[in-house]
Amino acid sequence: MDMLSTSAGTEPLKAITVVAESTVLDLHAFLSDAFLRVAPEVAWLSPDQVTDPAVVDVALCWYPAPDALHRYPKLELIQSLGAGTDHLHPALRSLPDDLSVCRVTDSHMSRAMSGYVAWAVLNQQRQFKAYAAQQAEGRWLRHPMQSAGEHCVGIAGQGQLGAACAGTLLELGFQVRGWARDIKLNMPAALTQFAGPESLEDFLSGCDTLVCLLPLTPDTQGFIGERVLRQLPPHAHVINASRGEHVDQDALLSALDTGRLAHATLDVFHEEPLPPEHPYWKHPRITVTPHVGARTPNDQIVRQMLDNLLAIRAGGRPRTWVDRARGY
Ligand code: NDP
Ligand code: OXD
Repeated sequence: MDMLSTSAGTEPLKAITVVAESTVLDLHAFLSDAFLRVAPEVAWLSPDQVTDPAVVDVALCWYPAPDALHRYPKLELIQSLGAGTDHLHPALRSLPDDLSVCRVTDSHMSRAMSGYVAWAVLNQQRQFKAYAAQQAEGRWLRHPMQSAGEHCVGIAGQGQLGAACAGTLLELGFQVRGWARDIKLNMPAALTQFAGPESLEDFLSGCDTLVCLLPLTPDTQGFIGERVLRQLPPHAHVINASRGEHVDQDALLSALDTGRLAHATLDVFHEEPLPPEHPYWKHPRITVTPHVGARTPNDQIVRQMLDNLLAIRAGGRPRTWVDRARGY
């Protein structure tokens, strides 16, 4: 049975109104089937279907307009469609500090991102792009093979996704190091941990591959820039699956063009879709994927949003609550 119910049955869901707010996606159409399957009692509206803004309890958002949320005076929850909440920052600016913001995060997303990152690491380290090119020429040629244990992957960000990727790469036999703001308890003993800006240089100096899974905040914007790229060993591979704004594009292209960096695998971009004339598309040392690192199934998004609202109404803190002061 897929429909959500509470200890009081489905009755409390009947009074819930959720509005879709997005400037980049027809969010209402995107989640309509999921709402019908999971919680048909809930009123799921597009902004033009809202006749009384005071009945809206939740705004479910993906890049909402900066002034979109002021319209709803009784909001209890702002729910992000994804794990990242940077897209909400302009719309949150003048809303009350105690208005709850939640994101989507779960094992579906962690597994999907682990798969993406493992693929990207192996694609470069095992030279699968060269083999694809050779197949096109009908050429049988084996290249020297480095073992996983000789290759160190550093993951910037040890949250839900970074920690899951670390576990998967350790399983595959890679040396793995993680960087975050704090040292974490309960991490695999084989993971080498680094914390804080003072340890960044040591962290980077050993990374054959650097994976960025940081949230986008004022501290992390432009993280993959001149300084970080200079501190990586020569011929490193950079994977960015978090946000396009983590990359200083000129610094990245210059490091690739001068041979200081071997390759970049990029899933996220300053502008999405990546414009047709962008130099990344045809660059021989860049692999582009169209923001497909990880997604949670739509039914789970609706379920998590309702769980979050019901937790707020019960006076608790929702599982996927976001610390607005910290920015993630
Ligand atoms: P989390 O919030 O769970 O983890 C963030 C991690 O980054 C934490 O370990 C945190 O450290 C660390 N961090 C934050 N700021 C700093 C800093 N200034 N210095 C060092 N470390 C820092 O995020 P998720 O793992 O769930 O997601 C990460 C990002 O991935 C999302 O914000 C989103 O942008 C992106 N994403 C991309 C997808 C795609 O399809 N490409 C899909 C889903 C998400 P600490 O733990 O010490 O606080
Ligand atoms: C997310 C994303 O934040 O898809 O979930 O990028």
